[in-house]
Amino acid sequence: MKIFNLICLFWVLQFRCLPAGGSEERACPVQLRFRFRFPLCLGRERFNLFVCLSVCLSAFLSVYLSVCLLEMNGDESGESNPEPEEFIALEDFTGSGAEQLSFAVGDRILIHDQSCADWWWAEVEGRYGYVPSGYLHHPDAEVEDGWQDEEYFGSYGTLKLHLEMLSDRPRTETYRQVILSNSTALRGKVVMDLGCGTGIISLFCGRLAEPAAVYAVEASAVAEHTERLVKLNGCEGVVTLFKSRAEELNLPSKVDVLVSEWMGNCLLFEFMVESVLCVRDRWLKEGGMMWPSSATLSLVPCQADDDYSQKVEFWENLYGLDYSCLQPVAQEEFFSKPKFSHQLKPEDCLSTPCDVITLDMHTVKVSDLEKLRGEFQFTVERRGTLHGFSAWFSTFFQSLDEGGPTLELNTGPHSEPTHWKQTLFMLDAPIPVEEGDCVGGAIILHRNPVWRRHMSITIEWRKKSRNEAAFSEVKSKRFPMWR
Ligand code: GJV
Repeated sequence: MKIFNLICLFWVLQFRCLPAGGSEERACPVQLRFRFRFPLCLGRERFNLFVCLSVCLSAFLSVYLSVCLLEMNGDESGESNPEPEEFIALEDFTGSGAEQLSFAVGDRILIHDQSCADWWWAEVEGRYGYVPSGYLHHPDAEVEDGWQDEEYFGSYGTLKLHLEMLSDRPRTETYRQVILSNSTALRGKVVMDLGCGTGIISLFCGRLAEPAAVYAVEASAVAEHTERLVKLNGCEGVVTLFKSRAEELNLPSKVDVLVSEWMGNCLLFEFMVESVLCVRDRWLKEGGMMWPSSATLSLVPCQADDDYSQKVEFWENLYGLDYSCLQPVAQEEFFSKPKFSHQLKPEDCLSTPCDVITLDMHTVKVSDLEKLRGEFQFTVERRGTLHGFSAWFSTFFQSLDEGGPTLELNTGPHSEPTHWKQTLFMLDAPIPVEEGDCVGGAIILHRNPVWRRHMSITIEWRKKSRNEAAFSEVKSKRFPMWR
């Protein structure tokens, strides 16, 4: 490249040594050469014009080619592309070989070159290498439909899901009990029921207590019915319906109590909790009460004989034929995602459950939800097969009266079943366990950086037999839920 520039420069300089208005005799050799080749019929002005144009053209060519070469050099080193673009990692990636970069879900990755469709030249925290483009997402796309609100509020706009929630007696009855047992303290208070649906909690407030006002907030089309239900149940004087997204609310006043039923599978799925926290920070009075006041995620190592035999062992032998090569395929197809609505039998719990994550609803921040990690250490209580882990949540409702009872909604296998049931995470291979064995590890909830209502759950585990001194090596499995 430098040689090329020198040649260009030399060419330009040779032209510049033409005398402005001097005689032909004082012209430099280049001019003479051109003079020699030029037909004599060309006058001096035309010749000068030609020389000027040549000078301009050669200068332009020199600059243009230098820039091109600079860019090519930049691409090779990955360092001098002036405007790299930032992408977000959708999943963990472990690079193989020195030229591939490893990264974790949520990492911000600078892309320097996208000229190849599948592999991009990238920078992560000062390291350079190739990354698979399919694992990355441009942050601008996030704004468009990362919350999938149309689909989400659409699904709550008809009665189907409300039927399911209202049929869930332990759920609905817990909220009724919370209002009832706090009815005296609720007198004169302003309550907000966030995501009120058909308005059941607001109606409990209006009928069982004497609050100053209840602000019932609902963004889906079910709100049309809620309005009629409020009137039908004689609560129009106290319950005011706000047909709005919680984030766009405009209320007459702040509230003393913020009540909501926001919990999803594994507590956080759907991430309605983010709306609740935003509203808390904007509309809850200093020292106001959150219902639920706290929430925990629980985990237990478990046996899942039926799931394993019906989905994997099934392929062993069919009608006298060997189908066993499909077992790993089945394992991948049926167990790479968690199973919602799993009904864990208490006898399938291999240990006493453990609370792995706790959220204090008065203090937790939205940013805390991006990544939550909980550790566990289980002692196996009976001989069996460890097929996986089951998770569920509990919520707690503090009393408005100091020293009053805290009420609990527990969705675990030892309580009355709710519509959430439990969530099952199947390992890739069953592990035989004995009483006294130890299963230790961690669970990590990783919120999807793009699809904001989704998360992935990674479970890391290792086992130590009763008579062994050391743990096995750590194994890990990541379960997308759902994206
Ligand atoms: N603003 C208003 N209503 C909402 C919002 C929001 N940001 N988010 C959810 N809802 N336990 N996972 C409403 C939704 O339309 C539905 O009627 C109800 O809250 C969900 C309640 C149960 N979901 C849950």
